[in-house]
Amino acid sequence: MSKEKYTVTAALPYANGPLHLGHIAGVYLPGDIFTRFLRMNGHDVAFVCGSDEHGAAITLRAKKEGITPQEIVDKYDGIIRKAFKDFDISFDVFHRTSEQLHHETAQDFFKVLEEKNEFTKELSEQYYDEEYDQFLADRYISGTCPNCSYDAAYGDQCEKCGSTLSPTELINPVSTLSGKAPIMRTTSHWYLPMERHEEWLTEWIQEGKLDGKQQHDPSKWRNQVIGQCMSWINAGLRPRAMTRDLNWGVKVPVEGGDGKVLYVWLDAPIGYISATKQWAADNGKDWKDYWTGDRKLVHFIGKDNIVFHAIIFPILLKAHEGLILPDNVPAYEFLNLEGDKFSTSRNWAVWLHEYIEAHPDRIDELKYVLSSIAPETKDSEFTWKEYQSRVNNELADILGNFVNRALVLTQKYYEGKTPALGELSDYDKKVISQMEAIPEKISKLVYAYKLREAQAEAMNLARLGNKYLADTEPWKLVKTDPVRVETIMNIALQITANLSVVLQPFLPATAKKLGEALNFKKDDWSSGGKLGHLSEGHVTVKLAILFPKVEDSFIEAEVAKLEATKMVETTFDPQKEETNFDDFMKMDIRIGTVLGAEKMEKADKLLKLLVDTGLDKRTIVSGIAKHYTPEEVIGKKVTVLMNLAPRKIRGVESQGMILMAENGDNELSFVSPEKDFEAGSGIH
Ligand code: B3M
Ligand code: ZN
Repeated sequence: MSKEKYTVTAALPYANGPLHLGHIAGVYLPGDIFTRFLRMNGHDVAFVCGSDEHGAAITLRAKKEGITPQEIVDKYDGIIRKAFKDFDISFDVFHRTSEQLHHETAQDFFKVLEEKNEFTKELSEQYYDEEYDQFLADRYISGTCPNCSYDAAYGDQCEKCGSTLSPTELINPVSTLSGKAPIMRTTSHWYLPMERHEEWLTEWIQEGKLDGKQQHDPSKWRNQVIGQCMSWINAGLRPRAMTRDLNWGVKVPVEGGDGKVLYVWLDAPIGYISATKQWAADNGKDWKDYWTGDRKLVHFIGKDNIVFHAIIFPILLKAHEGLILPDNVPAYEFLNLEGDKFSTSRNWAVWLHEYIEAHPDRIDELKYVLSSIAPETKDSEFTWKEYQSRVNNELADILGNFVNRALVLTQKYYEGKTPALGELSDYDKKVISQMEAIPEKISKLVYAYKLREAQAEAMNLARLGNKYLADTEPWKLVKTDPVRVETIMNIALQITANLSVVLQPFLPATAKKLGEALNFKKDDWSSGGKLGHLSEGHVTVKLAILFPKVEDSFIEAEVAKLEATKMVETTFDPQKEETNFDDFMKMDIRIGTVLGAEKMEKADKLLKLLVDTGLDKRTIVSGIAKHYTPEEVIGKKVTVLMNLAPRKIRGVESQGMILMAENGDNELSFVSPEKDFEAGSGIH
């Protein structure tokens, strides 16, 4: 049976910042492992990626840095591209969506759908920033997430809970350009009427069927992917705008498209296709072979990209006709860092290019640790302590120790030559059969996208070898039974040779070093788990220590660097609308003293205060009960807005307002005079 053909994609990283370990663990490393394994198993596979260079995030970053969007993407495309190369992620092509070929590909794609009436043209009310004379889409608008109340959610996505939003869903929206509340203005856009596709999408997601035919196996899809898609579908798919009033991006190529570009989530996934086109052109291949016919399309992504890859892009691919839909969308949860979320804005991250700069000889160590903790089905955590313990206790003490013993003893006893394989004991036979079974166990796990377990299985071969030598103790036996030791060392070398095969997808640099030390080079998976790779007399050479121990000073320096470079994220709202002196002077603000305080019935956020304002003693209701007990506030000097119109709050008339300060962590504080001014003192 000919091997299935694959096109493997990895989410195009936004070229508006460097890559951190969370990106690597949850998209690029798993994609690389999967693809390397496919290559070793003789599959025809293309591994496709590139920089995602459009979208509001990039233009906002350009504005912030005072340079053009092109300069931003050139800068970060360069950093990202080099980091992937240095980290040995084996893309067949790493393209970029600012390339002309991508613009042409995306425009052609749009025109095909437009001509087939797959879009509807709608007038709509969109948020508009009058000061900047610009419509506000996606990252240009910010506000409170309706799902998790995160107050810095964007118009297209909430980064805190991962939900996909549209601008009009935001509470208290403000423009991220001027900081002001936007107005609504009419504009026209092309919409993808997703509701038209609900029926076939439901069958495709739940049963893997397309037009009644089995297209993929949903039992191999991760639950969180199916779950998120079905909750989107069950909530009722709605038309989604596929164009934006922006000038940075792929221009809308049809009548009426002036001043408009393709929505970045229409444009970017087509970037997989244009990257394939570039690669095919450079390698004398036909790109259509990789996007049509009998081929498995696999998208490695983070969970915040699920609906774009498992709902929106499939709709576009099917509407275009002739293009294949994903066979699987292995989406990863989030990797956290030292007890907190990775955050570019707070610089709470281990940047890949910085790690490589600081530890150029520890690429495989990082690959091993990130694969060991990959957030496959739930969020996981990277800590430098765990990095140290996995490198020292697993890589060094198991894998490193085993291959070192096998090679050093072969040098010591046989000048590096492979000794004869003599009569096998029952224990030898048991170890050999376990060795022979490992490659198949790994295969099953990789084809099921369980790459974390697959790597652990590969490490079991090292564990098997390590235990075999510890149990047989050739260094003792050699004095009394040198013939027996020859068999033991032969088997140990065969295990080492098999490690140089089965480690290749996970730890390619280490596998290569093992192959060089053994003078053994096999990169077909079927070679894994075999006895007899090294015949009697086959010469092996010395190998330096594979994984030097990670000292405490190493991780202390890394943790100190994290703490030293983190930035406190100001999650404060942008400045409000301008006011004027006259309006300010209308407010009567004074110092007050809290004389009494009590909780209010059925109002767990409210305290009823009795306040001496210097003019009178009045009741003021204040929403501070979650932050203060009544006892804590009595006697406090507070700032009172005196002439706020009285309001009935839960049946109590409140005369005025206590002004509070709120920090980035939503903690409250009274605003009290630094001198002991009496109640009634004015604030101007
Ligand atoms: N640029 C990555 C993200 O959302 C986004 C992926 C595009 S894949 C077509 O972080
Ligand atoms: Zn949210």
